Amino acid sequence: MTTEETSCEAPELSAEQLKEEMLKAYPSKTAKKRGKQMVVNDPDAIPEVGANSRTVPGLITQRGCTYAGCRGVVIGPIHDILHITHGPIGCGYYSWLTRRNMVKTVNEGDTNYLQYAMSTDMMEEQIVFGGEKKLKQAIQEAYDIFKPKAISIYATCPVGLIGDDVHAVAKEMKETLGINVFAFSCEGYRGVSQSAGHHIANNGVFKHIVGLDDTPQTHPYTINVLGEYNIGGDAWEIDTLLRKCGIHVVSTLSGDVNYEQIKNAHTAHLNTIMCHRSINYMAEMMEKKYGIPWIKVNFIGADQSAKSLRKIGAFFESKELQDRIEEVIAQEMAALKPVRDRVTARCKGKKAALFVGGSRAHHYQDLFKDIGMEVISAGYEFAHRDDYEGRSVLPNIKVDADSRNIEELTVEEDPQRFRSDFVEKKKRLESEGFTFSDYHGMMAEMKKNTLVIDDISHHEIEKLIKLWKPDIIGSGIKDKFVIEKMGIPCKQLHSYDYGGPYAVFTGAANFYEEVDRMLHTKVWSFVVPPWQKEGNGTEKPYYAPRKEKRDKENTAWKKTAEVPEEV
Ligand code: CFM
Repeated sequence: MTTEETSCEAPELSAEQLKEEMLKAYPSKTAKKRGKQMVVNDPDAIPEVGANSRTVPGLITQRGCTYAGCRGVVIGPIHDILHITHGPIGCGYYSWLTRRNMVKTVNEGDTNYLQYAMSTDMMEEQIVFGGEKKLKQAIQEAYDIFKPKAISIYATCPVGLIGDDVHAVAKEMKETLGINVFAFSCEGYRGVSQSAGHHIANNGVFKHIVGLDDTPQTHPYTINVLGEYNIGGDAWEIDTLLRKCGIHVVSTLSGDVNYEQIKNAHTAHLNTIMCHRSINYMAEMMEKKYGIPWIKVNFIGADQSAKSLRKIGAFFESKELQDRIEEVIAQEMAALKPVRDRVTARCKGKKAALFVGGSRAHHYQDLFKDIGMEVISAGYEFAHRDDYEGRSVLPNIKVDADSRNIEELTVEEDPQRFRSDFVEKKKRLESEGFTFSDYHGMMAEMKKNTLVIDDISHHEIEKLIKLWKPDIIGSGIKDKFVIEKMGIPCKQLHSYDYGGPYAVFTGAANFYEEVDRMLHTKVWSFVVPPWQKEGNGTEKPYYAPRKEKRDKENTAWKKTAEVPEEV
């Protein structure tokens, strides 16, 4: 063991032993199921992970519902569509702006409805006699007040249970009002997590918005950034960087984006995917219908951002663009270097664990790697096997009853708008070794004998903290305070609390500094986790050296300040 705050013991238990410890508390059936969702990683022979299955009732999960994935995550951030939740008021209230998908309106006449939480406020009367009438009234009322370009309707659990036909209402109101009105059957229970809602939202955006405006692009290098939601301003940083390089973003789905941009998204040269889990459907459908190829990028982490820019540059095959990209990378890396070096010197060798959503548990590993930190355990809340093991496993994924619940759109080539020239180019580049339509997943990048845990429960997080002692955990909102009460800093990676942006080079600097501050603040040494309060005294305190140092300092302070002992 090294000294005081920088101490970091090697895990005493192997990944396999830790897994066994976690499973011990469960009844045998639960242990069997959870066991499949915890695997010891080997990047050279990636094991199969049980993913996208139902959470065992009784386990405390971090997951959200299908409605959250549709209304909250994918389509909700489009700021000039009026979003109406059809359901009891709670669903609307609790989905109101907690995710920090930020928006700036710049032009005269731009609208931003994100500050509003619109709901039909269903009551017993509608549950008993049906809610379609009230939904129609709500749409009319919202239209009269706001005159929006488009209105979207989201069905919540009770709506599905009583059988209101939200699509028929949307169709009728579309005709009556003469604006685009469309609905989503995204009842909370429709899938095993919010992941189902992503798919439903992708289908709806593709069906009802993409392709409505054919204005061609005049810029030579145009892309869409898919699966980037501008949390804490990330999309703005990405956009600024791309602009510096000379690349034009047609639309970002769906961070700080408006309805018009999405209507025109199908005119871009290339789709780039940030969050594969939430948006891969859109990229696939756009390729089928319009011939637009897609590549996976990652703008989280300095090294990954550079790699992503170079890949986009290579796609456009322009020496001028590639030179400019190299110049920008050199500038950004030089500006970042002092912070990166300083933080690396202080954080190198520290251990992190990441349990977030469906993409960040992978992407943020790169930020930790940038500063010499090691990720010992990671997992998604709701991602699928391809996000862990890579898209090569797609043909082997069993389609279960829960997945069959979600509509797969039949998409065909658009006779007028399909770009066969794009397809030719893709083929040629592929023959030269360029890879498209690929995502190799989280596990290929994680070290051997790290522990991958899907849909981690609170019990398992507690075991992980107690037995493997990570120095920091990156996680979501639900578990943040549970983790911090155990004396471990938790970087909240869903809405970033009040932090961010963390994307690209500029964001990386913010992240490094914050991690440094979080790891080195003394506040954690004041927290005593439950097992140290209740233990029989034989357990070795995890941060004993920190505690000793703190006690010494406290005594010194008390002496100078002459505070009576009992205070
Ligand atoms: Fe994609 Fe997201 Fe995420 Fe996600 Fe999410 Fe999110 Fe997330 Mo919270 S779309 S999967 S459903 S990157 S809201 S912006 S942070 S759980 S890892």
